[in-house]
Amino acid sequence: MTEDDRVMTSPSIALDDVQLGGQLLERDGYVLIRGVLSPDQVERARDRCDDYLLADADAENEIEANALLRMPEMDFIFDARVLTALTAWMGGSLAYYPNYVARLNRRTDWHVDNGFSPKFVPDASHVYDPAFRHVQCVVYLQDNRPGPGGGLDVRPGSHRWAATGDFPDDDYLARAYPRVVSIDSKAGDLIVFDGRVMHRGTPQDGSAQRRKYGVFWSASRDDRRQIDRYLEYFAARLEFLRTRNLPPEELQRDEQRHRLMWDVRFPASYRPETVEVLHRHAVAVAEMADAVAQ
Ligand SMILES: O=C(O)CCC(=O)C(=O)O
Repeated sequence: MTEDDRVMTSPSIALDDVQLGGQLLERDGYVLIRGVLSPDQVERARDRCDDYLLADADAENEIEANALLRMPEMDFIFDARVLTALTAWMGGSLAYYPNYVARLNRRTDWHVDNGFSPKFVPDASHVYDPAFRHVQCVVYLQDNRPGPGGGLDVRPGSHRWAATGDFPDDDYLARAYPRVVSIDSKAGDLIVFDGRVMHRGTPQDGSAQRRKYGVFWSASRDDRRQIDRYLEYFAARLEFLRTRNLPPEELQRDEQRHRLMWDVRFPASYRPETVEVLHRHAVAVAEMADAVAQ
C-alpha cells in the first residue's frame, strides 16, 4: 500500500458512547469524538488563537500552558464529559499533565511521541506494561481534508508494538502497520490516541483557507510510576532536543515552553471553575516539581 491509498475515514463516537470509545481506543489505538466543541466555541477559540499567535500565516508558534490555562475559551479541556470519558478509558482514574499547548501550524512527519519511545526514555519498562494507559488528546480547530490537511493521520493498531515487546523503530512500524488512516475530523472534534501509536500531522498542500490550529494535552491513569516517567521525560527534554539538530528558533521555542511548564502549579495556575471540576472528578494534577521531589 502506498501513501496515496490512505483512507479518509474513521469510526467515530459521541462523547457519551464511553463503552464503544474504550473498545475503539484499545483496538485501533485512537478514537474520534464528534462535536466536543460547538461551532460557536470553535470560532471563539480560533479568535483567541488569532489574537495571541503570530500574524504570519506560515510560521509555527504556540500558546504555552500558563497562558492557555487562563483562557475561558480553552475550558473544553476540562469539560466534565471529557473527564468522565477519559477516566473510564484510563481504567477508573485520571491524571492530567502540565504540557497543555495550542499550536499554530504544527506539522509533523510519522513518529511515536518521544515520551513513549525507548529511544528517548531511559527507563521505558512502563510502556510495555499491559496496564499502561496514557493518551494524547487533540482538538483541531478546522476540518481535516485531503490536500489542505488540518488534522491527524494514524497507523491503526500500531500501539501494539509494545504488546509484542518490539522496539518502535520508525521504518519497522511503517512496514508492520502499512494501513494509513487520515482521521476524518471536523473542527471541534476531539481525537484521543494512545501515546504509543504512530502518527503524523496530515500533509498539507498549501491550499488551506484557514490557519491550522490544534489544542493538545495529555492524560493517563493515576499511577505514580507512569506519572513519574512522563515528568522525567519532560525534565530531560531539552537534552533530547539538543541531540536532534533542530533549527535554533525551533529549539528556542521548545526550550521556552518546557521551561515554562515548571511554573504550572495546581491550583494557582488554573481558573477557579477548572479547579472545582478537577476536584469533583478526582483528577490527579501532575506538576513538574513532582519530577524532582522524590
Ligand atoms: O502535526 C500535528 O498536527 C500533530 C502533532 C504531533 O504529532 C506532535 O506534536 O507530536
